[in-house]
Amino acid sequence: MRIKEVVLYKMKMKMRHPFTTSFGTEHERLFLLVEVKDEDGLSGWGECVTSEKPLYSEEFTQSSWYMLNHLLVPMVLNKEIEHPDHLQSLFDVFKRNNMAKSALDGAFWDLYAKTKGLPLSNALGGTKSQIEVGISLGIEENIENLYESIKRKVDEGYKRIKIKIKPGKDLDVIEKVRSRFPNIPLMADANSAYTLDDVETLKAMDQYNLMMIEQPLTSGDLIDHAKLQKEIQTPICLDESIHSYEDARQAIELGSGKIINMKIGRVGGLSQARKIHDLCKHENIPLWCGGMLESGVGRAHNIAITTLSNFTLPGDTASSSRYWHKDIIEPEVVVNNGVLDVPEAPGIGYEVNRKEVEKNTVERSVLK
Ligand code: OSB
Ligand code: MG
Repeated sequence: MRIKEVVLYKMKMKMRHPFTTSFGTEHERLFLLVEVKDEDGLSGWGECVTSEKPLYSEEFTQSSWYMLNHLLVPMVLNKEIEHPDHLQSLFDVFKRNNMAKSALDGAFWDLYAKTKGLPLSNALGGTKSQIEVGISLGIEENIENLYESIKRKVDEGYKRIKIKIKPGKDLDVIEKVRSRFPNIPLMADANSAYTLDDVETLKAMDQYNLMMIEQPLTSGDLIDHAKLQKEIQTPICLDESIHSYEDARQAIELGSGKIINMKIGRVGGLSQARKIHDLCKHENIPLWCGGMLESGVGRAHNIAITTLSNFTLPGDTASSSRYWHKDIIEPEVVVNNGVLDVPEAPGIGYEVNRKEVEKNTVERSVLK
């Protein structure tokens, strides 16, 4: 592949419903799209899943805008890149900035699959034609609203319900949800809001039959999670602690958790995600694909990686309509009864709706 031009789109899209985690509420998403264009006029698309502020990780949309414009894109323009797996060795000279790297990696993977005439899922080695999905529900001020959202999503058929917790909005909420819905597959995501001082609270969660508790402790931590996992029965699932293959290897060795939430952006792209997948498969660590409130482009990449065999738990890749008034791909992502049909067209398998992209673009950069 030889890239003649890269277009970066800074996107601002209003969310259909605000989304609250332990670190704040998002009403709109400010993120990036990357379009790589080859000599034959084919385009590959990637999404940079950063937010406006560095709350989830150290990256934010303006930092990735800089990384892509000034450091990453110039490395790949007019250069022969045989396979997307080769990008990592180029990108490695710059520390982290995984979401920025991942956006470009994703665009190359889309283009690579298109040049081979393969759906991205197959190009990655995935074999499933359908995937199962759950839903992530934000923190609600009012428990009645949470009950209502859960009921609606269970009725729609989502395969598991994830609720967000934080100190002061935890045991009481879980207890209420569990007694209202005794049999649903339920899990809680703490987004790093606790420390080992909270071990009693976290231990008390064992009685509610949660599938897992996601990222209870500090972002990046592996050691305290290993200590905590020895104290609690509920499996720990790591999100903000896994940024690389090495993190995954060390987490497994230390026993920091029993499940990993894979986010393509967090680990620096599909090539890295696939390597971690293979390691986890070998080590019997089940995976599921997390979400970053993506537009259709990122959603399509999430669907493709989920077709790999060790993604054995339902992920967070819900229908486009849960997030957007109108998504930027056609058709939109539609989940039926908790199941999603993997697209069969080459590349990401959805058409990018350029009119919708333009409508939501606040800044554009063309690099050649
Ligand atoms: O921790 O998984 C998370 C959204 C933004 C940032 C972090 C997280 C989330 C979600 C929502 O849980 C997942 C989604 O529906 O895209
Ligand atoms: Mg999480």
